[in-house]
Amino acid sequence: MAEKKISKTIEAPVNLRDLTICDATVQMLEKARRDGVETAFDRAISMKACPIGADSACCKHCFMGPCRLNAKDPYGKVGVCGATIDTIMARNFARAVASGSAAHTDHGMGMLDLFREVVKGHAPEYRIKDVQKLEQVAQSIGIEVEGRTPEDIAMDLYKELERTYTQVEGEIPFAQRAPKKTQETWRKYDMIPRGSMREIMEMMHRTHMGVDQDFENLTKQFSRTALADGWGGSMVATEISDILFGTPKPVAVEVNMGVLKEDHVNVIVHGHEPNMFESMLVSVNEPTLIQAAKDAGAKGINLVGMCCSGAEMMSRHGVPHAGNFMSTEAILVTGAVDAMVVDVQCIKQGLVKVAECYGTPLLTTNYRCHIEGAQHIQFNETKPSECTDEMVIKAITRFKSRNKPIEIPKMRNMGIHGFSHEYINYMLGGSFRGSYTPLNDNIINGRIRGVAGVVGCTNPRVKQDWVHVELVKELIRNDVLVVQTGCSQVALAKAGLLTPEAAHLAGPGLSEVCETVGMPPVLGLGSCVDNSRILIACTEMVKTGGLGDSIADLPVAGAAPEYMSEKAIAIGQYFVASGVYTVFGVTFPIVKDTKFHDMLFRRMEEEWGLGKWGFTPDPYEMARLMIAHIDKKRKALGIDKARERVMMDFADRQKLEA
Ligand code: NFS
Ligand code: SF4
Repeated sequence: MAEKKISKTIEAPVNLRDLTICDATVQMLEKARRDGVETAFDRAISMKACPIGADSACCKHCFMGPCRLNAKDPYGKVGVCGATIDTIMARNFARAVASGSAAHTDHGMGMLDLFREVVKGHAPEYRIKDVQKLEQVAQSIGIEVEGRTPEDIAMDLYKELERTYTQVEGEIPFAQRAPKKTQETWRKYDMIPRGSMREIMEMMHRTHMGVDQDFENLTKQFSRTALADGWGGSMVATEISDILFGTPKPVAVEVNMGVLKEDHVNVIVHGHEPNMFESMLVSVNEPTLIQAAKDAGAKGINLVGMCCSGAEMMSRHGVPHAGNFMSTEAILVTGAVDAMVVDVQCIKQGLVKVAECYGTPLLTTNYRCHIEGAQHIQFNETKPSECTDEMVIKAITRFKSRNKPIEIPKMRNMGIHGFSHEYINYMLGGSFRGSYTPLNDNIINGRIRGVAGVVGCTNPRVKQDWVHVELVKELIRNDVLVVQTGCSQVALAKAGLLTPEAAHLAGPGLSEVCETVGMPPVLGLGSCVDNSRILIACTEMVKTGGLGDSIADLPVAGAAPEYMSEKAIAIGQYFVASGVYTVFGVTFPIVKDTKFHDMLFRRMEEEWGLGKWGFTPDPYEMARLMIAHIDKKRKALGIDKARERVMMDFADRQKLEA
């Protein structure tokens, strides 16, 4: 089928069903094999991970090395400089946190740049869409809003939030939103970020050869760096995006590859920053461009998202979503994609070749991310539609010259997305008394056992979507309410769990709550930067009362069961440093039975009163660990007996019904 074959014979010993549970992706991988097209799934099989690197037992921070230590005998050897296994692992971990935090904070800074230009009137195609959110965010950090114009408030908010990045002394503004006791713990260990630029710079400095060689001291600084992401860059990205583009409200959206339309010009936006995507949404609705598409023989223009900006656009505007990280190459194999538009983060270089095989233009738009072999059309916020219009025209041209058979998997899954923390408030409390009290009450009375955040990537080292889906099913079956973001949310949407009907898969307590409120047992919050919504939701739960004084007291847990990115490590660390037990799957880049491992997996919780890390690739074990932690917190809060009563009531009712 495809003109250019990447490799004539892709070894096909594996059953595709072992690689993914996503039927659409299986169908496309089958076609890719017929077409001789290679994807990351194939490369993950032929590329064996380096075992020393996988354990983080190597260091290349200077040129006396690289030095390789032995994970089997971690204290048997040190680097040329004398660095121990704990130093080496902690430095590697710290750099992953720094890189992941940099990605989110740079994204947040991009949003803040746009916000400033909008306030100054330099970006006339954008405006402040959500004034109520503007006021709420401003108030949350002590900015006066009474009797002031939105422009005035916005300018003050901009100046305050700029400190998140550039401040050299003091505390980043959003840190003050956290529960008081959580803040106190942070202060005790010098963990409140000054400004993200400073923290990331200092982190890079301290992990240079011959600087910080104490894993505990490093742990404090990479916690601070991670907090500069969670309560800094990511939170700025979410809040400013809501102010500019609207705070999400629940919306029914279709997810999966079946959202492509054979008779339409299909444009996929795959990336992370919502600004370009917002402008693309305007362009595809432009009457002259729609006419051009019709003149080319199409019924219209079909815009769909992938990965994280896709998750945001689906939550904010109901734009259909075509799939998560491990489906981005596979979807090009449909032949139906007339343009794939990307910005930054999680964009596999492998897309270039696959796109080439099917004659799909792969268009980069952000100066930070050029890809060799892709076409670059620079996006400019002062005249955004110039870029997005041009890309739509390229897609129309590709539609006209389609010359290969098209195969679009039929799968489409309707679900409800767009549960901002503001909406959770409203949904549970009703419009007149929006509050987290009903959620807390249901946790205290035991109907809801606890809350779990299940987030993060997909990764070809594990069966795509399977760990996410099995874990979430297990959690809700045990009355744990699940909140989701990013690629994980899309995995569950494809499995049909983001619907109110999925309540029947929940345990008796949770399903009762879901049925009363009419909500799904799995709530989709948006993209990975929207994990900051979970931090705020946790804070609201603490402030509402009855569940302790700090985030660390809450019966909550987090997981990234199929993670692959450094951003995920940064997110994991800011949840841990905020007080949440966080379990990762796939692999953990640390040797067990070392001091640094003990720091992350025990001491941060026991000695510092924060959260801690957990690890297992097995979804059922993961659920067990998370539920055990939730139960431990319930016990500490003295609300474990209430749940036993709920379960007894339920058993009685069942007996009566029988
Ligand atoms: Ni998060 Fe989103 Fe997906 Fe992982 Fe990548 S798209 S920011 S990093 S792969 S969830
Ligand atoms: Fe080896 Fe030390 Fe240099 Fe790392 S910093 S490469 S452990 S000599």
